Amino acid sequence: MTAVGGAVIDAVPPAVKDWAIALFGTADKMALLTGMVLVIAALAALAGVVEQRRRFAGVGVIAVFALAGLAAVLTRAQVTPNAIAVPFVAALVGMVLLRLLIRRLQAWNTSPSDGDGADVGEADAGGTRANRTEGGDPPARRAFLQVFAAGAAVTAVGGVLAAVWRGAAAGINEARERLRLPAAQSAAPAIPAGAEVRLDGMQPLITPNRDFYRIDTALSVPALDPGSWALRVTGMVDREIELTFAELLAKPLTERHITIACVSNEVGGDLIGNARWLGWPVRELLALAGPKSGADMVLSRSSDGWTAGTPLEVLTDNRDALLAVGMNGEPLPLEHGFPVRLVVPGLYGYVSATKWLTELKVTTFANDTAYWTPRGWSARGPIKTSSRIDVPRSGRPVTAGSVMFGGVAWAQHTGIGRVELRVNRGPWQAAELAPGISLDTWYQWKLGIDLTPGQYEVQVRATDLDGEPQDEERRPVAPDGATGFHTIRVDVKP
Ligand SMILES: Nc1nc2c(c(=O)[nH]1)N[C@H]1C(S)=C(S)[C@@H](COP(=O)(O)O)O[C@H]1N2
Ligand SMILES: [Mo]
Repeated sequence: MTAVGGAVIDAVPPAVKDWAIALFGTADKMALLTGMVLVIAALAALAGVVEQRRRFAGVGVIAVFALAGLAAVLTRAQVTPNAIAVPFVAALVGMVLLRLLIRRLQAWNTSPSDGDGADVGEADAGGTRANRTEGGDPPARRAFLQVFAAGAAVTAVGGVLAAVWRGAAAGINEARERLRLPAAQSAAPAIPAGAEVRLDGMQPLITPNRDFYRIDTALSVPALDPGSWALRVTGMVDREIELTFAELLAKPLTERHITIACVSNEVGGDLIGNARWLGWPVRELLALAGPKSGADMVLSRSSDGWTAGTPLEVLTDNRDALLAVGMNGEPLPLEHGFPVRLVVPGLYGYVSATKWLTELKVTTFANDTAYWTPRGWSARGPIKTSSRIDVPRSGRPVTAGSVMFGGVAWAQHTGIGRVELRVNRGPWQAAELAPGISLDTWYQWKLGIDLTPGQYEVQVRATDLDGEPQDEERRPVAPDGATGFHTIRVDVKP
C-alpha cells in the first residue's frame, strides 16, 4: 500500500504544482493514506459483490489489484523481496477469505432457517435475527455479509502489510538502540552564556528530537539495517567509493549545531529546527573520490529513491556539511534518516538534507534533476534570512505595561546581525539579540515594549551580518522559500 502511495506521489504530474506543494506537508500524507484505504475498501466491497454474482469474479478483482500493487512496488527504487512478496501474500489471503465468506454466505442463503450465527459474532447474530423476523429472502442480511466479507478482506490485506513493515522496523529500532556512537574528534563549540532566552512560551534553543519537524515523501519510514548499509560515491569522480557504516564511524567525526529549515516553512511557521549533529564532513569523502572538473552538483539519493541536488561548491567549501549519524547525542531517529543523512548549513532541506542516504552522484545541474525540481521548485535553494515572533502568542491577550516579545531569527552560514520590531508600522526598535551558537544556527532575541490597552500589529525584521535585511515582500513558499515579515496581532488588556 505504501508502494502504491509512493508511486502515486511520484506520478503526480509536474504541472499539478499545488499538489506537489501540499505533499511537502505532513497532514496531506494522512489524507493520501485515508484516500487509499477508502479505495481499497471500495475495491474489496466490489470484489465481494461480483464474487457473489459470479464465482471467481471477485477473486479476479483482487488479482488485478494485487498486480497493480506489484507494478507499484517494482517501479519503486527500493525493491526488496519483502516488498514483492507483500502483494502476493495479501492477495492470497484476500482471495481465500473471500471464497470462504462467500461459501458461508451461499450456504446461508440456501437454508435461511439453519445456523445460529454464533460463529460470526454478536453483530451478525443480531442482523440475522432482525431479518428472520421479516421472513422470506433476506437481502439486508446478504448486503450486511457482503460488507462484512469486504471488511474482513481489507483488514487481512492491511494487517499483512502493516505486520511486514512493523517487523522490519522493530528489528532496526533494536539495532539503533544497541548502537554506541563514537565521540567527536572535533567537538561542537560550547553554547555561549545567554544564548537561550528564557521567556515563557519560547521554543528551546536546541530542538529535542521528538519535537523536531519531519518532512519527507516517505509514507512508511524506511528501516535500513546499519549492518548492511553502504554509501556509494558515483558519477564524475576519479575513484568510485563504497563506504560502510563501520568505516564511516571509524572516521574522525565532527559535531556541530546546525539549524535546518524546510522550503515550505511559511513566514512565522514551525518547519525549522536546531540540533547538534554528529558526522563526517562530506568534503572529506568527496576529496577521496576526486570530483572531475566540470561537475557542479551532487545528486544525493535515499534508499526510497528520493533525490536532492546540492551545489558541489557548497559540499566542498569550508562549511560543515555532514554525513550525519547522530542527532542531539543519539543515533538519528528513524524518521530523521537513520542510519545516515546529509545536513548542509545554509540550504533548505529539499536540496540538501537527504535522509536514509545511499548514494552521492557527482554530476551537473545540466544533466541531472532532483526530485522536487520538475514539481515546481527551484533547482537551488539557499535558506532565506528570516525571523519569527514566538512570544506573545498571536491573538493571546496580554496585560498593559511593558509587554515582552521574544523569538528567533536565522541567516544560516552568514549569521544574524540585528533584529528589530515595529508596532503599527512605526519606527523599527532594536531587540536584544542573544549570542548565537554559530553562524549556522538560529539566534534568539527579546524586547520589552510599553503598550497601553488596545489592538496592535507587531512585525519583526532580521538583518544578517553582511548588513542584508530580510526581504519585506510577501512571497509564497514556492518556488524557493517564503519571504515577508512575520506579523502578529496583539490584544492588550487594561
Ligand atoms: N529521503 C528523503 N530525504 C529528505 C526528504 C525526503 O522527502 N526524502 N525531504 C527533505 C526535506 S524537504 C526536508 S525539509 C528535510 C526535513 O528533515 P527532517 O524531517 O529531519 O526535519 O528532509 C529532507 N530529506
Ligand atoms: Mo522541505
